[in-house]
Amino acid sequence: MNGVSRRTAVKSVLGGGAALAAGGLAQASATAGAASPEARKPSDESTLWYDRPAADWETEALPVGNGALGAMVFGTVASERLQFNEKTLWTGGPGSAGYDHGDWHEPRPGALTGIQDAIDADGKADPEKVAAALGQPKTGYGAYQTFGDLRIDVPGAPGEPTGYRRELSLGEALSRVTYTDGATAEGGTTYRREFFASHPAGVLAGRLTADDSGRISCTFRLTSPHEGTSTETEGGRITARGTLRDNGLRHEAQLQVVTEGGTRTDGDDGSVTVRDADSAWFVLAAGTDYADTFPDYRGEDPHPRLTAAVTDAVRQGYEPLRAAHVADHRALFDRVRLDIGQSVPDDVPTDALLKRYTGGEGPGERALEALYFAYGRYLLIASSRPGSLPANLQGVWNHSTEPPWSADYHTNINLQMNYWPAHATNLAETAEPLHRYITALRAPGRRSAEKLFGSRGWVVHNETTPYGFTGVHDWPTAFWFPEAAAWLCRHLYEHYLFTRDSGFLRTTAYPAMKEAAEFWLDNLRTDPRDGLLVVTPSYSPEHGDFTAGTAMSQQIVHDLLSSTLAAARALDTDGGLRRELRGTLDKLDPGLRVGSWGQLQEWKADLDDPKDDHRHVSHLYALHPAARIEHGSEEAAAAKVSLTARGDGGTGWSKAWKVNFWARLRDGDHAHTLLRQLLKESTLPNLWDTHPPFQIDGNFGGTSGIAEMLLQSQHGTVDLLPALPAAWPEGSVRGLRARRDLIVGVDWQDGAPRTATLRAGRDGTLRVRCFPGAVSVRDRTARRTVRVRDEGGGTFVLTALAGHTYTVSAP
Ligand code: FUC
Repeated sequence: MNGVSRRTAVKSVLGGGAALAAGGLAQASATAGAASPEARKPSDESTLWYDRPAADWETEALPVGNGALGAMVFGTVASERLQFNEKTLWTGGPGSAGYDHGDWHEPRPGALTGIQDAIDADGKADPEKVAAALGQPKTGYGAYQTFGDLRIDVPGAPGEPTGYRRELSLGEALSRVTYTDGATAEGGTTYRREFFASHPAGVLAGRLTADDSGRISCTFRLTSPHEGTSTETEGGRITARGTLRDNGLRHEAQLQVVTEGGTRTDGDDGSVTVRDADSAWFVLAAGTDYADTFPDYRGEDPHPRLTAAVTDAVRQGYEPLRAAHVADHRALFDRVRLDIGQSVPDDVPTDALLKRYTGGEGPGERALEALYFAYGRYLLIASSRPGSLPANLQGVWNHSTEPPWSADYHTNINLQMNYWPAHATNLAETAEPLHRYITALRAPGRRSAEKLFGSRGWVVHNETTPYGFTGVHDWPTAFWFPEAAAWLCRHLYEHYLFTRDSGFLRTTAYPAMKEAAEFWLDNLRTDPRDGLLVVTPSYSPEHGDFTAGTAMSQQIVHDLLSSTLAAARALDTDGGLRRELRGTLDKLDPGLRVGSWGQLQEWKADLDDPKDDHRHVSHLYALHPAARIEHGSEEAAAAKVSLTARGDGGTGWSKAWKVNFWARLRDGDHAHTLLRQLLKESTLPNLWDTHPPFQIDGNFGGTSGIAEMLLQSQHGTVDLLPALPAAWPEGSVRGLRARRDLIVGVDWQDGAPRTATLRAGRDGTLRVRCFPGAVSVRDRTARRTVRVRDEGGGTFVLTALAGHTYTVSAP
């Protein structure tokens, strides 16, 4: 029936979507038998593997992704399921009833000053009262949507396969499934499946093979939970298209099935059936007509682009497509290698490794920690590549039409945390979608600044979407956070600090920073208590009352104004603005106060309760991610008191943040304690972070925390092994990145560094804190010993040349 076009309406499966959300897919036919030794042996230390199919999306299925596209692989023998996503498939926004960007519909004269006056008079304002005055119900906010499922039904698949193994190779970015049809691994036919998401080709792809010829028979289907999706099949290609009822967004998925041997038949139900083939492979592309352009957020119909992507990928052939994918992934993933003495125990699947870890000390602990670090880098590569939106609360993976928190972009910690590992673990390219997204927020953010504040600049509040929701809603404890734009700008400036790319500073970072700074120049208010400039109303995320000048607000604004000043200086521009920034910084409340019990105050008044263990530790922003609190300072000691009081609990991301805090306080053992807590209490069998539920920020925050334990550079010094825990006495790391465009490796023994390598991307002076005592430094590129200036305390200064690698050895 090849070549015959079939058109069928896919039945609405909104109800089915709910069943999927509950993880309700029956996996009964996929019960696996005992694994053969061959199948159970891990291929390498950066592989997640399991001896059963995934029974649940959230906790067991395994993620692949190319930034724009993501899929969760179940490995079910009789009916393979790849739940897939494309990042732009969002309800809400323009076209959705009542969408308003969160901006006030009518001016509210006096509303803002009324709250400010009330705070000046009473010292505080109740969140309910502030939300009533300044908030409004969310309309047309929308949610990230599952695209649908690719199902591959395998008639006659063994109910009890032998030697079942399901894995995710982080090094190759390939998910594999292997099983044998027979009583013994030796006796039957071995079947293999593999799946990947190619960034260069812009497609998901996979192949089913068997050891014996003519053994591949299966039926491919695409299912969609989106009402009105229609499916057409022709020449082994299934095209499923529709428009979202909510906002009219056009969406389309195309699946091409290719066989070697056997037959391929287009079904009249939107399926493609393969019979008696030697192998079958497929290519799947999906997209929408979303564009990140205010105010319409619509671009071209995705059809021609998807048709070309699928056709081009098929034309390449499976092996070249796969090889190009692996090479593309390796070019990023292989930059970093961490060795903390991990030895992967044979025969222990990843879920069992996690269970052992949770149960207490035992072999494999280092293996799990190293795997978690590698996985964080893998997940960032898989969920954030140029050309798409940034990683959301769930990266790119979502199986629901109503995901938790809409799987949106929360900007009071979560989106920012996603990108903490990007530069430190040498994946600067993965930050491009964030930079682009921040840039796209400026147009709606400018309008929100004008409508809500009557001011210059741009804002975004507590959470946002791909449709530029930069205004407010009315959830009292999480709606008002105009500081978010400034916090996002820190990511632009950090990109410059790591890469020293002055073109990026000039064209992307500085314009956004300057405009965010202008917002605050217009909106700071003099505090009648002491005449200092404060943010008001000001809210320490999700905690307490509204006040004026909370620590986090002041620290964020200080960070923005001072980095904008530094950027303007570096670009030698905007003399007038620089004067204004300097003048404002002189009068700005610092947001760093040590309170009555030695704590760093969360609020300007000394309100902190030593028994409070709230998960947000926002007042330590100046310690991390900002770099205002230096080790050994009075503020660092106060931050430690606050952090100790908050305890080692929290949600996934909260523990992950605490790993970073303790690393910045140079307490490697406490950082490691938090890493243990994160793995023990907030990590699912597929090693996803759980808030609960699944929320990917903890994976990224934990990965960043490990990098911070090994290398820091936020205070102008390259600090090697600043927070090495006793649990990692021997080890090495290669390829981490420090600010000033430096690639760093270090080996250590007995908890002390032995050798380090520094590869300079730029000419310049480097200050390095490494080994106590004299060091010998060799320019490996020029093959000569170089003289360094010893500053004492294990710190030396080196004049580095771009492109040269320096080896530093202990005395
Ligand atoms: C912030 C956090 C919550 C959750 C949500 C998505 O509001 O306070 O714990 O992570 O984002």
